[in-house]
Amino acid sequence: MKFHVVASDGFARAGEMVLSHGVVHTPVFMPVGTQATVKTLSPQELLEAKAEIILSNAYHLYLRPGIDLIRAAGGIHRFMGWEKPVLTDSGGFQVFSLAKLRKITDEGARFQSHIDGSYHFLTPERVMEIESAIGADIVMAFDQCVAADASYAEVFDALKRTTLWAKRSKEAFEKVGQSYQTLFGIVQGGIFEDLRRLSVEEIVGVGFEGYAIGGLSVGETKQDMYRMLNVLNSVLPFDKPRYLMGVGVPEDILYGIELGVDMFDCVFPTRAARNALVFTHDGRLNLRNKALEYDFRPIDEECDCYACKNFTRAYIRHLHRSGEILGLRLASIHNVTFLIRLAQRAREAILEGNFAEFKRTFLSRYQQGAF
Ligand code: PRF
Ligand code: ZN
Repeated sequence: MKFHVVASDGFARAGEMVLSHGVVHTPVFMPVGTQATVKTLSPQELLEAKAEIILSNAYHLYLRPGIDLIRAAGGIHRFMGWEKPVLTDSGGFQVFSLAKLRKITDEGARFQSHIDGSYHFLTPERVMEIESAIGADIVMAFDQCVAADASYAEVFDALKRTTLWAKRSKEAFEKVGQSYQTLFGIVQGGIFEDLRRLSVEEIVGVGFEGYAIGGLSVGETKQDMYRMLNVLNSVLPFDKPRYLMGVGVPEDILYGIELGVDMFDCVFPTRAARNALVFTHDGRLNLRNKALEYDFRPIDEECDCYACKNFTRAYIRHLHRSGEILGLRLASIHNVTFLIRLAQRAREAILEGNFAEFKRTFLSRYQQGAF
């Protein structure tokens, strides 16, 4: 992998990441395809939305359909018919958020599948084998994510274990990773400044091609999250990509970019879309609103997505009220396009040295909210 910062504006960066399946322009929003599909969208629709990279989950694919099948299919790109870059998350977050009866030791994480209750044991070594078989361009190290209300001692323990697992992930990746893959490390440390600094020191000490910020957007206040991003911005290496895991929504993406983040992913836009909630330049809009019954405008006048170019709010409202699948698909296309464009426009603003103004203008309208 090659990454370089093309331009910066304040702390915000415009970068270019060359991966084996294509070039990714940063800042970038990565749609989430947990089960090797971005829910309701075909790869063709992702291309039309100008997605340059998508995320999938080792935890889910390992449990179902299993890695033997994905390996036999020739890796995730062929399996799902998506030729551009893919990143796989390691399961460090899913074990924490989904698995039942988990028991975490330095050796690894023992847990029961959320699907059928079967028992599993994941170690950094096993996760690297899984991610190698899946064959994503970017592979995440195995980490331990803890809840927002975890004590200092709990966060410290998880941080230390994450460092241990980062070393073992790297060693295992050097043996089993495919030559075209690249490994990112994950920083933990909760909402404690000193622990964030310590985690960066340790994870950067192990040495990775990129660094993810884990353990944020797990229920802490926005103020705490931004405070951590400020600290991290000052200590993460400038010349490596930075990925804020599980974020997000337009306002957090813009704050993240302002504080030096290059990559984002989140299930929110697709999940919200299936609940008829869409982003617009004037804030969030619920497509089931009675007020939209005779509203023959597109979801967003300025959006160039397939849904906005061809359909009205009144029609998409009707689809959602009638339980029609097309309603879920159009809302998903719109939300994914909206966030991809937001990151792209932020990039253009950075290149023009205009990011602060772009962010201010976007947020003043978005947060004013016409709805
Ligand atoms: N670790 C991993 N994946 C993640 C997170 C994490 O801390 C988060 C936290 N927001 C989202 N996804 N491995
Ligand atoms: Zn749209």
